[in-house]
Amino acid sequence: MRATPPAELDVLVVGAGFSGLYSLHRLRTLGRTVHVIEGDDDLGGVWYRNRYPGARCDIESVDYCYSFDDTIVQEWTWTERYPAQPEILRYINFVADRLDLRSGITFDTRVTALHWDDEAALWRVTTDQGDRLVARHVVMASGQLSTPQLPAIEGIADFAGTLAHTGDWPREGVELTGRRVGVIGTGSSGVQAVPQLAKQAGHLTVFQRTAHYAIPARNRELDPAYVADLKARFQEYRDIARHHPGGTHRHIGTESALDVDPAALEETFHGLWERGGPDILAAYRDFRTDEKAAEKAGDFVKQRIREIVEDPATAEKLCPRGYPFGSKRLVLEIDYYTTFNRDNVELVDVADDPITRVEGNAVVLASGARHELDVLVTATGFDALTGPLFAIDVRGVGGRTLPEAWADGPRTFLGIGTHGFPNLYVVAGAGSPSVLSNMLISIEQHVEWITDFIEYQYKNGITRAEVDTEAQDRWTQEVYDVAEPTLFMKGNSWYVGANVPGKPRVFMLYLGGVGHYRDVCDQVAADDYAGFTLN
Ligand code: FAD
Ligand code: N01
Repeated sequence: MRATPPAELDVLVVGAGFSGLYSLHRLRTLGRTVHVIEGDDDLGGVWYRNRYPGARCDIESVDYCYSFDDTIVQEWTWTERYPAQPEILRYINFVADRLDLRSGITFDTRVTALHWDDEAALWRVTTDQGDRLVARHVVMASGQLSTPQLPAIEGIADFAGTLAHTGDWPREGVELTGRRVGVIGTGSSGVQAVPQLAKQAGHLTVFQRTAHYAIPARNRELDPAYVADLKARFQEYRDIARHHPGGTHRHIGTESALDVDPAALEETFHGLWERGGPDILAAYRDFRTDEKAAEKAGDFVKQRIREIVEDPATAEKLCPRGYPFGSKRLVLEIDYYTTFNRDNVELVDVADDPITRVEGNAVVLASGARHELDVLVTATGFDALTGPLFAIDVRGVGGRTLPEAWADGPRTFLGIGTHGFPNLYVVAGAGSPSVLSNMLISIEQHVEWITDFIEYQYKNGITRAEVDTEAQDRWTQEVYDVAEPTLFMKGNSWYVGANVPGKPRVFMLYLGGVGHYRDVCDQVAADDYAGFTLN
């Protein structure tokens, strides 16, 4: 039975993924009245919903986990280098059970409105189940990639077969055996799903608009001795990641790829290819900023594709073009390129011959070509970062809505708060390192900072904390200034909102590095939260 949320709270947390669960635990520990409202019927967020075949992490398991509780660190043992979705979901449930978190969550309930009452200095909250409550503070742990995006293709919602989005995969699974399956999208989700779908489908059609760069994951079972060693020195190990630009242990090269002898460059690339994982991204200092340098890595990957894929025409189609290496998310693959050597797999390039409509059970291209399917999988991504926030009617001071305040793109201080929306905190969202880091490092850092800030307010009799416009303008400019010289600005990625029609084209994430960002946040706290007006 659904648990009715309390009518009055110190803190409401929206969402029960990694961010919301840790927020709940920490605020409870600090003695606050806190409750989580979650739209799904169970916890886990991304890892509850993305159950598509092949879904797994691309940060190593020993890094993609909480560090705040040493008992949990010691009791949980990861089995694979890059854990699959079921193992991550088991882990999240293990943590929730260990800390008795379910008792603080109302499931099957979406927060639909958050209206700021300036006189009472609290948020008035409405849900789709008719709940009305008030909360002094609201922590938006509503996710970055929690609003699946269907492509704007005429008739797609009326597809006559089974339609499934990777980001909201049916809990009961999808019958694929022997069927004609189509996949639209070849980003991280598509690249992970394709090899698994191909094994089950009678025939698989992959509709590719843009080829993404993919590097072997070289996933493997973890050596128990390695895991035991890391556990023995876990906090020390984790501390390196906390202060690393990406929140990982990745080696960051200091040389320019343009200064290195071609044979040495080739050897480095081969080594990284064999080792697997995304480390190639940071192998040379100019991969993020110099197109010619990035091209060296891009050319290397294309060469590998041409070696692996037997049909030369298919190999050419799979070679990324039109954007620099690294400017869209680098994908880790397991058997992706080899899958195109299977007889039951067909690659359809829809860059020049786009999908115009879905008619009955057929995907129809501009040329008139029809692809009849039983199952259509959309691996078409998310309305990232702002999507989950804009889905709620958030009204701040004077009734101003969040979409109005962010009409030209997100404007925040530290990514955490926004002028005009007091006592509202966003975890790992726009304006912070977020999805360009190991998210578990970023989530822990944000949750600890936000909950410390809330506690500071209670200790000091403060009921209202609002970001100053000057601090917000400065930070927003800093986010743009750091991104501007990078190649990220040259890719039509969801990082710049390119995948959602009408979304302002701005780089939404802070690229200054996780370690540096932590220092900036810590300094703000040490300066008694300078940048906020506290009443
Ligand atoms: P989420 O897990 O998205 O949880 C948000 C929750 O809020 C959801 O349960 C949602 O239902 C709920 N919610 C939203 N709006 C409302 C509302 N109005 N009312 C009630 N509930 C609401 N990151 C990495 O660092 N490494 C990886 O390898 C990695 N792999 C990924 C793979 C996939 C397939 C995807 C989609 C993302 C991946 N990410 C990865 C990024 C991922 O978003 C984070 O790592 C992390 O899981 C986010 O946790 P969260 O709790 O902040 O958000
Ligand atoms: O989504 P995407 P995703 N016709 O937006 C295509 C995380 N994640 O779900 O590039 C044809 O990257 C679109 O084509 P184009 C990770 O942060 C991580 O794959 O716009 N195609 C593209 O190919 C990731 O970045 C993992 O030309 C259409 C695809 O759909 C983020 O989630 C795994 C189309 C969308 O790619 C999102 O990844 C999964 C159309 N009309 C996800 N519309 C890990 O491995 C869209 N496309 C950790």
